[in-house]
Amino acid sequence: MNRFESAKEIYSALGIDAEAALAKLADVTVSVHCWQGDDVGGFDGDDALSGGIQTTGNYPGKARTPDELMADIDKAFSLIPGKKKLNLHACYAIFDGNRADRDALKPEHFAKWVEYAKARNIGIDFNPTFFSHAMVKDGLTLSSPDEEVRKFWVEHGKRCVELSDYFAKETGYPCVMNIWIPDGYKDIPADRLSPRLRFKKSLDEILATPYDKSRVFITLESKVFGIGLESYTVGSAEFCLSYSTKAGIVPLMDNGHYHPTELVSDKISSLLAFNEKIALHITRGVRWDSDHVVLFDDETKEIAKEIVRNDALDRVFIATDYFDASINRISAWVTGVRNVQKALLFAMLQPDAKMKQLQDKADFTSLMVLSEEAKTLHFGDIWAEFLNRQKVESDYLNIIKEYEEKVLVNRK
Ligand code: RNT
Ligand code: ZN
Repeated sequence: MNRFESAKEIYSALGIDAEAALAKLADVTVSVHCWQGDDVGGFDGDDALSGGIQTTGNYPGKARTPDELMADIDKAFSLIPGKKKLNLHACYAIFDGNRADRDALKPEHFAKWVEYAKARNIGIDFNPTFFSHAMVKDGLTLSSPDEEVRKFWVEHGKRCVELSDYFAKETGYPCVMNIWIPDGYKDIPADRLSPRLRFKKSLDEILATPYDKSRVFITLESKVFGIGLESYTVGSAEFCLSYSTKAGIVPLMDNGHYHPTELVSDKISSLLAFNEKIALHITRGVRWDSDHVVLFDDETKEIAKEIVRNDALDRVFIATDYFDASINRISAWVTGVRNVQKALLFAMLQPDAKMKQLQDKADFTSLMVLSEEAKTLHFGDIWAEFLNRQKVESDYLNIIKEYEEKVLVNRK
């Protein structure tokens, strides 16, 4: 008996169907963020990264052009099992001499990405880029008191809704468009309400753009603070959740965007109780919203469990969002996305029904023992079988090192 067959039997003795788990995982789509490949740089200008987010490290090999980024994404995707989507930001527009500002972006500026996605039969998710641009005034965009600034960013949002519709139509896959603004203040504001009311008005204006709601899902991402925006963010958790519910759009939680002792795994069920769809940015904060590579750690597993045991795989848009420039960027992609998938598989191999019963019977002793037991079953062999069936190498490090030597180190 091979290792998988024997692991399958061990799970089966606990009433867990490993074959069913493998089939289920093969059907889950993870939206992979393009911005790991070039440190959130983009191609539409030379503005430094702003918005209170930061990529640290200077590992060689950052993608400098669309062709390099596409080649790197191909490399990463060849080492990531399962279904993937490409998550793009508006700043990744490809101009080819046909420059346009953010308020005038058109499908032609993304035609190369559409061609790329179509050739690989994958969908595209999208994000307006409300940062790294001269029209960010005093740290504000959609909430700016300067009407010219606010309007510029509203127009950007509208263009992005149109682009999302174009991506969905062209690729045949739904497009998730996520709105996140960095707006906020370093120090204690004198007026917390007015910026939020302006943000609300701006969102209403953006959402008035016609789009096909059956194929474009607009999400709104909240945040508690950013670098240089420590005291106040306009798009706080309460604001974004209330707005999403009222406007009928999809709330998005990024697990780096809460106080360090708050856990997104505990929030998912509350959102599922009130929303048909929810969205996640899976990342890893270390002391702050540092966007470290996702690991196979407790919180990632707990997030995955909340999706799986609540039977919500078709209700949660799962995306990754991190950017590490201190290690090989392709390895960062592969390790992080594989860990999201690993956590989902792990969640699919839990004795959920039994554990729920124990909870309802208030038998917390048995519950603790069983859930500890489930942690050390032969999970690695089931994961190895998934890689095997998906025909991706389990040992990706050597392949990535080879690519680094042949391709990445030549990028000076
Ligand atoms: C920032 C948000 C946002 C960005 C990307 C680049 O804190 O998490 O999602 O990371 O849009
Ligand atoms: Zn995010």
